[in-house]
Amino acid sequence: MPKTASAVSSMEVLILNTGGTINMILGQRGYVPEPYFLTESLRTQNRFHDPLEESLFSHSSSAQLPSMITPRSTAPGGIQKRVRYAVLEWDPLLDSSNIEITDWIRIATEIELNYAAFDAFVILHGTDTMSYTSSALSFLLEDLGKTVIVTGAQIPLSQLRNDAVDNLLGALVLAGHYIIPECCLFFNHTLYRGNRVSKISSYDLNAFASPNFPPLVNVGIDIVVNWNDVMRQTSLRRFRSHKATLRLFPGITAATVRAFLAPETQGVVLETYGAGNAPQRSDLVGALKEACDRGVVIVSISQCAKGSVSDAYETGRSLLSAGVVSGGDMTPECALTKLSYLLSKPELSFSEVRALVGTPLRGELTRPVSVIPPRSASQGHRQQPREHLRGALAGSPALLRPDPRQTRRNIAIGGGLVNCVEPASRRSPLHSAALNGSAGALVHLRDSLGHTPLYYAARQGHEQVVEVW
Ligand code: ASN
Repeated sequence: MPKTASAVSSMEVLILNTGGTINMILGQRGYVPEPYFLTESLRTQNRFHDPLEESLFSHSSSAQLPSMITPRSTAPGGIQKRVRYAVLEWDPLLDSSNIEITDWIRIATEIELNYAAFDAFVILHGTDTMSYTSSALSFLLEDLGKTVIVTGAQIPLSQLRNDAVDNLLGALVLAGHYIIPECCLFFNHTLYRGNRVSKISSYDLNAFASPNFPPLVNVGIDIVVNWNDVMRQTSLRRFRSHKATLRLFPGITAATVRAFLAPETQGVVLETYGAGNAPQRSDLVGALKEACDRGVVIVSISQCAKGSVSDAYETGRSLLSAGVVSGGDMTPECALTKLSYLLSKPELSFSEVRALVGTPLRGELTRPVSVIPPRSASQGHRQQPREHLRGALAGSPALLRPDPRQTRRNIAIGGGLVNCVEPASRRSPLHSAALNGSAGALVHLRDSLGHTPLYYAARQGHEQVVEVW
């Protein structure tokens, strides 16, 4: 079949290149980041850039950056897809051990500024602190409606044998073919929820693990998406913070704990033994209680990679009764970034922050079966969303107001089906729901005519189903 621009669909992806080994070349003093090496090298590799596709592509995009385009792949349903992408490179490129909180905010802001112009985002990042960044972004990118994937490499793209090609191409293909509206981390053929991962190896290509939550996607001969676990959300806000982590060890003194919990500290992640246990020493528990009474938020997580903090043991209960809050099965990276995020919200009171620590906000912790979840305190603060149809059509973050009956039905059939498209029309259930005046699924899918469900909702005059924050 001759290649024509209209026979294929394409997704537009923005790559934010912050740095990391993936960009490095071997210099006299070891590996160092080489500016623009990555982009130039992608442009010369056919699997990352197909000049023929480039010549066929109709330039309707609002993106202003020079871009590249992948060859076509055949997606489920026989539809051909290609990924058009632009690279926004940081100057200087950073080794991720130098990443700071302001860099997380910079990434979030760059996504926010480019949110309407791209369908998905890939962040290239060093592996050393990648799981901190993916955790932080999962909280910063509130109500995310598009795919965000953080990736990098253990061996630079400049080396003949590397994991950079697989990681970058895998992230690009996932970002360009699926709407997984979460902040994810892709590494070694696996897409993880970003706030569930830790770096587990400095030399293995399988460098990350998600000990308490299954992968969202496994990329093998087939790409298998675990749709039942994929979250759906839709807006973006900023944050700022103060936090620290304290690891208990046998013989730790109350003076060390007190110094750590000095008045300028607002929150602490306490790495406890096993299922949330600490030595039963009154001086130690007293120091923790004193800080909790002063308004320091202390979150207990386990030193074990697998498992959760619970009140199974008396030694754990005494911490909780001193005012320490359970962080469940959160990773240290996630507990720290979540605490930072919550403490940076001036509208939240001390007790609301404490309540939200143990409440899953982005799927970052597993709710204990027996516990009735506290109502999200932030819900009480939210203003009633205003209806604003023009804003929705202009591409602002938006969501369709769920019809309760419809939502229940959608939950029952699960995420995979909700995201399925009907092959002939390329319409999702949400397209149909919008046409019919009720709703309940992803808002950014486009049909074969390039229209989103919101477009139809507006065109058909179903203003009551559109909400813009
Ligand atoms: N030091 C590097 C970094 O985190 C390690 C890597 O990317 N593999 O930036």
